Amino acid sequence: MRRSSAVPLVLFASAASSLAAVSTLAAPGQPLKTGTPGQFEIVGNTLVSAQQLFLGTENKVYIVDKTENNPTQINQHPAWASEYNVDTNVARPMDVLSNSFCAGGGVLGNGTWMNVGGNQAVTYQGATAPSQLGGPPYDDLDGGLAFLDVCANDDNCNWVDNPALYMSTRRWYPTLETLEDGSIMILGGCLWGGFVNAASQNNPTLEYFPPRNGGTPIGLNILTTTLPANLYPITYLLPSGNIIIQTNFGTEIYDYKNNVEHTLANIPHAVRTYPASGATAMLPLTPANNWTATVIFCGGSNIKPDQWVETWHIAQYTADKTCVRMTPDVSAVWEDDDMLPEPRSMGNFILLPDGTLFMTNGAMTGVAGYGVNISWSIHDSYADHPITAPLIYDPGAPAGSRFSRAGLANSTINRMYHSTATLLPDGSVIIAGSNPHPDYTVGPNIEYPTEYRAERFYPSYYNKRRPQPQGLLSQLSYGGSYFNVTLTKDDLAGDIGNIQKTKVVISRTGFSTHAMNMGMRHVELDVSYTATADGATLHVSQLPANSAIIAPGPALCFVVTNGVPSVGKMIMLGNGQIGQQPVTTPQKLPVSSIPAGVGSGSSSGSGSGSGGKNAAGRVFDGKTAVIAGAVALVSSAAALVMV
Ligand SMILES: *[C@@H]1O[C@H](CO)[C@@H](O)[C@H](O)[C@H]1NC(C)=O
Ligand SMILES: *[C@@H]1O[C@H](CO)[C@@H](O)[C@H](O)[C@H]1NC(C)=O
Ligand SMILES: *[C@@H]1O[C@H](CO)[C@@H](O)[C@H](O)[C@H]1NC(C)=O
Ligand SMILES: *[C@@H]1O[C@H](CO)[C@@H](O)[C@H](O)[C@H]1NC(C)=O
Ligand SMILES: *[C@@H]1O[C@H](CO)[C@@H](O)[C@H](O)[C@H]1NC(C)=O
Ligand SMILES: [Cu+2]
Repeated sequence: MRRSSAVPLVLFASAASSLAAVSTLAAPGQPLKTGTPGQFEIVGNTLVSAQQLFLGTENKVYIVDKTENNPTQINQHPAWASEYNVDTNVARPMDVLSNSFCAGGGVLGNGTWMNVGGNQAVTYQGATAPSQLGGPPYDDLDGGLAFLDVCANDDNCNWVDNPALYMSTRRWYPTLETLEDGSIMILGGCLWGGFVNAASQNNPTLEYFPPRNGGTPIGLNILTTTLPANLYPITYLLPSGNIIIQTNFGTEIYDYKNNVEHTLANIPHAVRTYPASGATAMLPLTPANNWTATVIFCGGSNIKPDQWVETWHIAQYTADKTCVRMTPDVSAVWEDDDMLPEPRSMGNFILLPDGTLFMTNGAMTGVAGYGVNISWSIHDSYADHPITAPLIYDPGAPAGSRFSRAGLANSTINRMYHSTATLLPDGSVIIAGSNPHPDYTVGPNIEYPTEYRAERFYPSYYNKRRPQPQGLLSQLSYGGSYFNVTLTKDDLAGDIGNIQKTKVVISRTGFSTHAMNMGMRHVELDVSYTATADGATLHVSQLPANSAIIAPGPALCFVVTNGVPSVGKMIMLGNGQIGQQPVTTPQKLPVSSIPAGVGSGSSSGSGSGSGGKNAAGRVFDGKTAVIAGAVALVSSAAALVMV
């Protein structure tokens, strides 16, 4: 790839109501649209290529593209960003001046979104511009920092670049990880761009936003030992407060508070980072697994460090089909998981509110990236044989049966390099992008053109009547008093017994780019219930008393009954400010109760979480323990049930 340089760019967007007092939310209603479960639908036009994408408000998705020749204009130059309204399917171009080519992103604890990193100003076909201070043809700028307050109340907000907040070093392909205090760690990247990283332009450091140390970058050894495929290192803040970093074949636990790196065994079978680009996610954190984190990596490509050269036909090289997972805070060893049905690079996992993971996008051969005038590329693309068939991964299913395609139709759109996806509040997924080109490229002879069509995918629950819970809160604390949410018999699908299969799920949808959603996380709150013959009250704990389980900032809140989610509400986690979060002891939940003869039974729900329950207590990864708190005698069909 003949990319030029990388200069930091940060774009901001504040979401949700940060400092507002906690309020009780109106009950969510039903989805505004219909869709066919298991199918994709083409819904609109993103105006720019969706290289980066995130859900900023309940109905607005923000898209940021690299500098390129999109036909849509704004302020006398092509648009490189848009705001896509998922209710109306109308996109509004937004102005971005600096070149946000292959940025990372995330959301701060006060609700402000960041888009970090980028490229030098370019002219057509991604060639470096003669001036980095603006000028023809695009009048774009060398990267910088920009801010946006997302349009919570109107449609007039804009990105704002702020050179005063530039990072101290150049980062092309950085990763962002939101921390326990709502600040953000920015890791890695390279200085000038290219297909992969190289010692000559590596940036083996991290820094924080807001800056710590006066902004001086901190060295990170793993980024010196994992060249060249160590761009966009895959990171997850763990409940222990450490960070797992996986990049190229290397893996470590990083104790960032003490700046100590603990090297782990290499990841088996394949490279999962860009350009191999495996799918990755943290599995749901639930009361049943004691909010213990397991991370999963699927697909990618088994390419050795000396093979990342453009002198062989990478586009026809078969991708990897293995999945591996690790539960780093408990046992930092790799375990093989079920294999993908076919090899896949650039698959993108999306956590659904029912606790399953949806996988979309990608290709069976080749890798991410593109090259100009590379003899073997497919009209620039370094991947071929796109996969349009989605998958559902159920982490709670027995090994050997976790992947399923039952009831799922294929998409009609090939989506490979520079594709994105995010969960929406109605439980559908929006999918956009694919642009394996240095510039906007369409035409009858182009195999994999620049793609502007946005699609929605409708999971199996989509058309079921959604619960309409009363009493959800606009803001949750770490620990503290529980609150009550009421559900009618209709909300419980006509069976009061479904209260025993009702969950409250907090879902951070994350910042989607390059087959990963940075910050994506699914946390189930602890609950108990008081049921009557007519309805039920769900007693809902606040967030677990540990902000490393899910960092402060905006997230969606769903009530999920027997696998059917309510429409999600955008709420604030924590106090809405960047800084150490107040943590208090969780109030004990009332003992669950359900009248004798009410409801159809007491079996635990399926399709979510990674643990199960039995009459002796909660089962965590094979270990059995009783958690202090709600333990109930349930006098329905089964005699004794722990809740
Ligand atoms: C969030 O914090 C950042 C860093 O201090 C600041 O630039 C931004 O304006 C804040 N956003 C809000 C909504 O207060
Ligand atoms: C759950 O995790 C917490 C924090 O790691 C730990 O203190 C507690 O003992 C665990 N509980 C069980 C039942 O394993
Ligand atoms: C690619 O090849 C064409 C035709 O040979 C040439 O005109 C063009 O300058 C080349 N582009 C690059 C970026 O090398
Ligand atoms: C859907 O995709 C799968 C996997 O790529 C393929 O085997 C199947 O033939 C496709 N189905 C249709 C109807 O195109
Ligand atoms: C929640 O419901 C329980 C029992 O149904 C009741 O005792 C308690 O006062 C309620 N709490 C709040 C905060 O309303
Ligand atoms: Cu890229």
